Amino acid sequence: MRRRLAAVAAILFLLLPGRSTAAEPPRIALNTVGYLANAPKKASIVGGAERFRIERLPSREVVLEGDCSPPVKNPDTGEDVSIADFSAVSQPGEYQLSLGNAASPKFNIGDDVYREPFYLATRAMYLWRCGVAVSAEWRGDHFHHEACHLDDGWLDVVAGEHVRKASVGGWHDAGDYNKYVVNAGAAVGVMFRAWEDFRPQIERVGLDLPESGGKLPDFLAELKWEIDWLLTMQAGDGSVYHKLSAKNFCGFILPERERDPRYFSPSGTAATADFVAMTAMASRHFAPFDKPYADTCLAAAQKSYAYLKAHPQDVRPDQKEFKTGGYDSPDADDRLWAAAELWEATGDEGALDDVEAVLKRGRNASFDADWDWGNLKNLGLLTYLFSKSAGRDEALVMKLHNSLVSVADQIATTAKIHGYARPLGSRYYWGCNGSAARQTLVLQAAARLSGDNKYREAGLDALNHLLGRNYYGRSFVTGLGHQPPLHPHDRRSIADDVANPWPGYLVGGPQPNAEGWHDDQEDYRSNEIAINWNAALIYATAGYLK
Ligand code: 9MR
Ligand code: 9MR
Ligand code: ZN
Repeated sequence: MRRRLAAVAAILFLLLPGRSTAAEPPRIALNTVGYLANAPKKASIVGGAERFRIERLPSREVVLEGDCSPPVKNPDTGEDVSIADFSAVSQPGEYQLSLGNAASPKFNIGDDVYREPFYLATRAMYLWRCGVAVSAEWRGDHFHHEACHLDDGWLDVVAGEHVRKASVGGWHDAGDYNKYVVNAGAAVGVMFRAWEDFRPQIERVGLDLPESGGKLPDFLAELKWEIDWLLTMQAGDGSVYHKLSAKNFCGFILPERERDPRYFSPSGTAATADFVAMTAMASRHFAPFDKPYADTCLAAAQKSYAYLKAHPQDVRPDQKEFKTGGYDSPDADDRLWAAAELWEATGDEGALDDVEAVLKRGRNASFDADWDWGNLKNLGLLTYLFSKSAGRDEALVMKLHNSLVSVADQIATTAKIHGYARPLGSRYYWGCNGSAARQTLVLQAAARLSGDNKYREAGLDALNHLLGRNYYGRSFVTGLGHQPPLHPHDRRSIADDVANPWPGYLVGGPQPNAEGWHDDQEDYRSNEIAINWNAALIYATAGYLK
């Protein structure tokens, strides 16, 4: 009896008129920060509606109407996705896209839409500073913490006695407060690359740092904060301690409340090689502004390079005393990067031989489409390929040139066939948002070599995706764009008494699949923040500054 009633009710419901109006409105996913005036502009639409219109705000004047493309099944979300192409709109201003009974978040069109994201992402590095009080105002909130970790650090684990070696400063790594050299490599290397590729544009953006107005450009002043700390991570023999860390992750407290002693871990060759690369880069980039500092950096690089030459085996640090981040990976890519930077900084022929010997082996002379802290080979390849120094092997240069363009083509194609133009395609793993932003290094390099603008446009796909043209229709950067993350796995954001999270941070992103992002402070696998991911966002946004 019951069952029959239910069946009748179900049939009646199906026959009821107007059921479709109760259906969910179409979902519109687009870059909720904005589009460059001359760039392609697309939104991904899920759930129907054929015609779309673009309204200019606040007047609501319709400036464009068009048809969405026929829907295509997006493999990683299983959705039928149509595209609304409104590239024709190029007048600077604020807009909204509407279709059926749905309207998108507001977004901007203009030549300067990446200035604020770049500013905020770079300021976020300053806000990560350890060993000093930091503060910032953003959209009516005041963020602050006191000077922290002033006892860094203790040599007990490596020396067997309770001895301190000063190592205050640097950036906290992520949502945790520890400091890891290998991940510093991924962050610093990518930021120096931004400086190398986009210096004039970057210099036009003031970062409001304590050092602003001093002898260094703001961007380099921020990098110096980290390099100063890195210099303290070098051991007497030239090896470099892998990390400076508490034994366990602390609770959700402000950094100044963490009083557990922090220890140097044993050295490793990946950290040592990354140190060489970073300090060699520093010597080059600081030389025009502060020659003595540049010399200090270069001497440190040379000392650690000598250590590496004397220790050709891959030394993985013993971290069994620690429960904190591992950042353990083979050192071949780091050694290649170290040799390339040392050569670029000094012209040293031995280092050039070291680079080329590696490049001639196997398939080493090829770029990677998808890379993170565990594989920094692309950084070395870019330095070698774009070097102005004499003496390179022309056959290798040609090989790298071809590889770069073909990998960039592959990335651009991957974005093109993805429903949300995600240049990483369907790969979802811990930190993949950072990797998507990092793909712009290869794309920008291909654009410089080939002069073909399609690579810069593919780079914009990465930013469009991270700022809202994604499965969630949300920005992945705190404090920016539509419905940004509110609960990142970030101890400061959790522990302070401000409701909003600290601004300018890219969260790690969905994993292990497209639906795997949770804006939940406990979910460090998809919602943490980290210096290597932010550095990639800095590079990505720097590339489109005016
Ligand atoms: O907060 C830690 C985060 O920074 C790391 O990425 C993550 C994985 O190593 O670990 C987090 O710490 C958690 C720990 O691993 C297990 N206990 C709870 C900690 C806080 O969520
Ligand atoms: O980014 C790292 C990711 O590639 C690893 O899979 C993960 C687990 O080892 O660790 C991530 O790095 C975390 C580090 O270990 C501790 N600080 C927070 C980092 C970001 O989650
Ligand atoms: Zn600190």
